[in-house]
Amino acid sequence: MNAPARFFPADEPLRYVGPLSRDPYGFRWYDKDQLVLGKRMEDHLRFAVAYWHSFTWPGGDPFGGETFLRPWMHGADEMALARAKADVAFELFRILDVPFFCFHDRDIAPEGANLKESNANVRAIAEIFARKMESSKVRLLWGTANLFSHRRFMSGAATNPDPDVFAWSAAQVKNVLEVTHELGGENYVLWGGREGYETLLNTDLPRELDQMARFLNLVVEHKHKIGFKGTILIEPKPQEPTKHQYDFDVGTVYGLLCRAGLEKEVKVNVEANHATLAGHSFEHEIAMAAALGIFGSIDMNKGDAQSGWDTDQFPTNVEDTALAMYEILRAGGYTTGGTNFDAKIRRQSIDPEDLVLAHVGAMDVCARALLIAADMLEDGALQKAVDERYAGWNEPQNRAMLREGASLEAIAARAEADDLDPQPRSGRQERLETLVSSYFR
Ligand code: XUL
Ligand code: CO
Repeated sequence: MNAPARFFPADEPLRYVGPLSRDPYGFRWYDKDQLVLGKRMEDHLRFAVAYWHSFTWPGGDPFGGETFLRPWMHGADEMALARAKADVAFELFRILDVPFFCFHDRDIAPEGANLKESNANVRAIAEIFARKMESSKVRLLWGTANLFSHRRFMSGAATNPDPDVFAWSAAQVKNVLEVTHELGGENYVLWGGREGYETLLNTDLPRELDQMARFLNLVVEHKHKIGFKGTILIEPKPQEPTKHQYDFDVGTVYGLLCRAGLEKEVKVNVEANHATLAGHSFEHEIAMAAALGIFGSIDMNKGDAQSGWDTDQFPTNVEDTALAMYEILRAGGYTTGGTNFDAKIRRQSIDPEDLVLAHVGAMDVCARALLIAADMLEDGALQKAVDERYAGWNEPQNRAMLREGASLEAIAARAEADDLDPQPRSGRQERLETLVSSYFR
């Protein structure tokens, strides 16, 4: 089938219209050339559109099927449909004027009759991407392999009890990693998908952890072999789809990386809704990743305060997002990473325009949050409060306690000799929260 000449009700790239405008087809806060802390907004935020939610997901939920009825989802020739989908995807990238996109192999091309044909299908569509990217500004933030949808992955990919699934997964990742490299991708993502288990009664846990560590090493070895300079990212997520996910949160992933000897090789892609499902805030996960030296990129979205699953909604909360942006700025910003909208419109939002406006709104939320975060950083009052709280550690005798050579004995002797009598001081949380709200705009 042929895609309609134009799917979306806009053609030209959307522009900045300013905060007072009510024009839905324009950005109120995202002014890509505006300098923020000396860097263009576009280069700070590095927005990406996710292929899966926007072009592959049909709008189903556990009780009902497809609502979107996209023309590229219906027809006999699956490769022709995949090509039509690519046309629509690049139409949206152009309208939104985003610098990046992201995809899974299965989002862009159908499975073939066997593994070889499936990989070839991905390559064929990637070649179309390469041609389209020549005449478009959009670049690839990351590619990834879908190692979770097909029933062969029901018991995991790298951690599957069946070694043939391990080998199949290796073949799929090799293909997408190479395609990502050829398309100039800046990162490659491994989301654990079904790397976890449902019950210990049928699970050899240490064996699965070893399989996972070996798989990660194989991927990193291949990255170096093909000369891929991008970053390998793991995306933590708790409890979904398997009850016990090995990649639960940033701290857990760091432990896995240390076990695999990869903590200097692999970073994390932190997703907002995954953080909250793990019982953390988004900013906690970003700050933890930065503290451990593994912050890479983010999947931007939000969950639902009442639902205990991954609702993947477009972000609407400027204040929450500002706290996340503040941690990203404090970490020095992205290097190869970016802000990928791993977000989907609600299943009743069936109009093409809903897809455009969801992204516009979310980009504005992030831009506004970035401005607030930049003010927080530039003003320095928050950092000053933290510095004051730890000021005691600047004293020579206190610094010495953390140095090699210090002993529990010597510290104990000094504590007694000085007759230490520590007096608690206020953590000033509400004062700092009020300070933060003074930056909101
Ligand atoms: C699943 C999820 C994935 C990853 C890529 O919750 O977030 O889409 O981002 O596989
Ligand atoms: Co994600």
